[in-house]
Amino acid sequence: MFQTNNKLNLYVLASLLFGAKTYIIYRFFFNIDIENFMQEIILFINPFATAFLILGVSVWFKEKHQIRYIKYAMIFGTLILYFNILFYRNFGDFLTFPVLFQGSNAADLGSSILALVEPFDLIVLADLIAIWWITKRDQLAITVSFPKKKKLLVLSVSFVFLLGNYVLAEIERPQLLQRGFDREYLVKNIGLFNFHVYDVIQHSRSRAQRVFADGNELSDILSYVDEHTTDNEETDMYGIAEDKNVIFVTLESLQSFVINNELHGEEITPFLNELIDDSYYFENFYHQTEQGKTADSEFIMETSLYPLPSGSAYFTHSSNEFLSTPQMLAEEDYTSAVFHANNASFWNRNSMYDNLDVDHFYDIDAYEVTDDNSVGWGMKDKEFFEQSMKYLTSLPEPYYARFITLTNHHPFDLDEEDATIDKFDSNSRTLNQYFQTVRYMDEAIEEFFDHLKAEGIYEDSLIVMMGDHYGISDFHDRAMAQYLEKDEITPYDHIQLQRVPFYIHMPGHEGEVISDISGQVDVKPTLMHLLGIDDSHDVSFGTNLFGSDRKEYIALRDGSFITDDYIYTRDTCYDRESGEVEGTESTSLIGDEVDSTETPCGPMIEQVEQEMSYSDKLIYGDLFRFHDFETE
Ligand code: GP9
Ligand code: MN
Repeated sequence: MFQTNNKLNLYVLASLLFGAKTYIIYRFFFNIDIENFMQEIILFINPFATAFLILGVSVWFKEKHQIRYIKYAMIFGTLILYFNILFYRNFGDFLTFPVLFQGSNAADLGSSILALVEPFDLIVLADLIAIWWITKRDQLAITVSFPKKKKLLVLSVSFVFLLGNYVLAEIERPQLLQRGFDREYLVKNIGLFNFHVYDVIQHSRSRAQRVFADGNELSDILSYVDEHTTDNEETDMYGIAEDKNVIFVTLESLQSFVINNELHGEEITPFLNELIDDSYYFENFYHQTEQGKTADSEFIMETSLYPLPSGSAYFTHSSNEFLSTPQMLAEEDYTSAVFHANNASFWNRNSMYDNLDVDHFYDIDAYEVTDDNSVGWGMKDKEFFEQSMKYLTSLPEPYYARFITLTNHHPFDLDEEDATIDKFDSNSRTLNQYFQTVRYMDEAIEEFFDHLKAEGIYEDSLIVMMGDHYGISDFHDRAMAQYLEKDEITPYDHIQLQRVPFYIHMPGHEGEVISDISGQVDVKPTLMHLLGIDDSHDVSFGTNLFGSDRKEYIALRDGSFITDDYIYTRDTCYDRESGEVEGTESTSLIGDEVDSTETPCGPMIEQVEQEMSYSDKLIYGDLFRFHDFETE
């Protein structure tokens, strides 16, 4: 049927095979949510349209180069697909240009990557093998060159295909490229390869933004921040931790759903549960990170800005001007230190910490790391805390010491002797193991508290602990639904699963469980408030969690947000208590659509977008270089 002495046929065959493979990957390797028939059609057409466009270029080459071009293009495309598959399995997200160039991270991913490979992945090679086999058999017969007319025809047909795809995507999701908030929407409407092109253009544009940015943009942003975040409102919590040592613990991948919850009839986190009794515990505290994960969580609490929509500001903007938490504390004679038993270059921390004015960074070189005391990503947390104590006790007081844990990290591996709770039993190995590493973290924190007490540090410290981001991605929704005894994980549930624990523990204070909505962007102003530090000159998107004049929503980086009464995500407004969908539904040709601006969430949608774009502008344009914090 496909005669290989006809070049058009070879390119058509290659496009059909590659397109079909891409479609299979979309459908079965990614968790792409298909909401209606139109989306199904777009998702099906797109891989073929892109393959025809890319492989169709071959007709412009001299005959002897045509096969080679087709093969190289297919290999390149396959690599892109496969890297995305692996990344998606870990992060439930697609790769972006800045993340791709965070090479040192890729090198450190080692154990994670192996755990992500599955035997069925071999299917990604099927089309390559077929093309190799066919061209090998008939290599000599392939000598056709195309007349110019035919070349142009191939090119025009490819573009018509692509344009058709784009038009359908615009009908389905108006202003998709302008808004581009959600990578999954982009991928399902324009395809993975076009998404990468889009991402590269976006990224280059943001680089250019710095070059062309000027200080004039700052005044709008400053007045917005002034209007929407609290002033230094005095509450009875103001200054209660004045001059105390601040010990901040990042609880790797810890989500709130495990707190006060059980597995096999046992508490998962007995110590953290008990700690709630004498801490300020925020039960509706949301992480606001994006692709930068731990680094984003750090970025948010050190700057009180939002992380970037793609990539990690720690990498892409590590030389920007910021007014950081360590810098503000240094003005009050605090020494700052970060403890983390991983390579200093991971997430580009070493350069970012210099820029944020962190005084000491105790990285992997400060620890004795052996095979015995390591698992998964590196040193076990219990060892980490134990070995950190000698450094902590040597710091001049008062200090701001930040500890970043590591054991509760995907793929959540743990040595048998460290496991004190049985695994869960579901189709997700990741979730099954998660409970064991979470329990391990709980014990590690308890031991850390014991060390602090033994060294006489505990009594005079303000201990703050925060989950950095989710540990279980959407990819494991089925298993998660099984654990939570739900039929499925809805978009509403997904948002509720973005809650992470946030503790403020001060010996001698009773504390309370606080149910108000809160987020990572609020951490910095809250800390300053407790320490009694005037932060009215700071440009912060968060508000002090003990104040009464709080912002009325917590915005997540993908444009979703939570208010006292509602949760908005994926163009849908939900009642926060019941999870019921709000607003009127009207049926259109392409399925059930709700005009979200007409729902009770409506008024906030634009404001959240505005706020994110202000934060992005500050970072992309490096606008603080035009700002003098001192004189404000
Ligand atoms: C790496 C550790 C984990 O040093 O903080 O980073 P993550 O993968 O969670 O962003
Ligand atoms: Mn993390």
